[in-house]
Amino acid sequence: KIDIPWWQNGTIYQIYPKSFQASGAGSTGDLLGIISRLDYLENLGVSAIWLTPIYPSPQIDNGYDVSDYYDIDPSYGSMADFELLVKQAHERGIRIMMDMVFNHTSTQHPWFKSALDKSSPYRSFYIWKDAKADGSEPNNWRSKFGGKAWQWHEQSKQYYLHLFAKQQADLNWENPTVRQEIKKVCQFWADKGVDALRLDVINLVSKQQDFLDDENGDGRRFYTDGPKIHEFLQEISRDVFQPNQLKTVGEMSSTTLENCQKYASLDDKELTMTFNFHHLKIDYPNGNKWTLAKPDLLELKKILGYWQTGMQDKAWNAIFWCNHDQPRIVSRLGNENQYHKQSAKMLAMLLYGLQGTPYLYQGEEIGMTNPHFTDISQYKDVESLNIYHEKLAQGMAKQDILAILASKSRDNSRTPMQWDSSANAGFTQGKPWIEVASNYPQINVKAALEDPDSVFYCYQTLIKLRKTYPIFIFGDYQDLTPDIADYWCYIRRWHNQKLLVIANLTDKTLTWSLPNSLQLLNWKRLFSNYQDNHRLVSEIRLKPYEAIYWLQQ
Ligand code: TEU
Repeated sequence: KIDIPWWQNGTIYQIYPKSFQASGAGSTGDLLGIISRLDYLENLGVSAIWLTPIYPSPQIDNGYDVSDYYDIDPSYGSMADFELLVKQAHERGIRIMMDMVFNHTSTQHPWFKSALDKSSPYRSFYIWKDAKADGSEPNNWRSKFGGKAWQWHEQSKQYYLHLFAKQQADLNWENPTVRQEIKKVCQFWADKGVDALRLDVINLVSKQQDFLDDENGDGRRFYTDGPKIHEFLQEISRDVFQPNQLKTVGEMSSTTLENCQKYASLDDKELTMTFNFHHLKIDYPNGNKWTLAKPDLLELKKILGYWQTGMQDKAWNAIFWCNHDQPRIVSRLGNENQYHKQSAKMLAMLLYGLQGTPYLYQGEEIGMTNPHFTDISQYKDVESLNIYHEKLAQGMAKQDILAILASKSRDNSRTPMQWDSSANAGFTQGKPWIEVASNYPQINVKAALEDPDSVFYCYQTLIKLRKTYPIFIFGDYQDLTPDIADYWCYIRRWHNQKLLVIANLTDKTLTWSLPNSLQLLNWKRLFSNYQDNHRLVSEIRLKPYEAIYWLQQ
């Protein structure tokens, strides 16, 4: 019997508080609403909840524009509500992970307001540059939300950098006082009983200091995994993460395997684990998100396999299909109509068979889908609205942009959690800030709990399996079908054990032949998304989206 830490064999549930549960008639969810759903989360079996930012914020980017790191946004409740949440969650063995946004603050943060004055000590908390001789921006870097990455401030006659919205000003991590302030924030939340931190776009904080033009790019190569990033992370880890035993996950934008091997190294000198997004860019042809493209499944397997083997025995991955920035996975890689349940479960089984800590995004456990919005007034996300206007100005037809948003917008995952078939899906007694997806009468938590064959119980089982069989945690990884797009079959090995994961990625029935070396072993069927009685000898017929775990020990 080996002792495995919770952050390795547990599953972390992501809550987007704005859309999770209102305790009354609010337009957004709130902390008391979350507390009322802790029993549900305990039943699901998750080890921790990650809350996206709940700090005071003008909500330009739904809380990723923080104006006070030390309080709770009144729309979510009070600090007393937060303390109650920590206590109630801990009583159920559920840990709390807070989202920390340290690449930038809101321009409404008192630091930035003071920084507008050139003589303020806070001026150097941000990144200010003079205009070029012709008055234009200091360089050609682009904002990740469209447009330029620099905003002019007329009174002080300089530009400030914003890699995201112009209301999100980038902090200057070169300034040691900024790093001290960031450590203080982490310490404050650790003292509140928080167990873990999710660090927003943390690999973008160290900028190359010459701020050059990017001749054939948008600037990202000058700040992604930047020159001092490992040094900065080691410093905060030494000063706050390690002394407080805070577990951390870094959100890594456009990162590399080599860097993540360091960030998430098992020696725990920087972070506990990392998210990366390469496997979710398989429907971005030539890196362009704003198109309609079919996902490239061979590429998907190749990328995930590269990260599985590359991190093995060196570092720790966070694995996920969904978050608040991504469209719903069953709409993206599954079949949300005829094979809704089967394909949602198949995708879950593929992910939960991999090495790394799974992150489960609210609603994924019942197979929530994209809402298929058809009008721009239904969208709320700053990125989606920026892109809409940018494309419109470039001459793209309205209907074409709307079709792209319906498949790619971040709002696809931000619609209210579907609890039951009552008005507004049981999310609020008032009017939700964003429309509920119209399929809530069929797809909702209440219905899922009443159906023994639901997607919910599949996730519940997967979460349990990972706590029961260490091979899920430690086994190595080999893809058995890297050249075939229709299946994904892989094997994990640990000591004398083998775990075989086989899945049909299509809506057709397919036959798969086992490689010779794996035939005639004593395979035990561990779990499947169909009620079948297959035996595994030399070949197997797989129904549409069928997935099976086989164990040999
Ligand atoms: O996201 C960072 C990020 O790079 C994205 O996933 C981003 O949404 C995408 O590039 C847009 O195409 C994080 C947060 O998760 C996101 O919600 C915030 O908007 C962003 O940082 C800024 O804080």
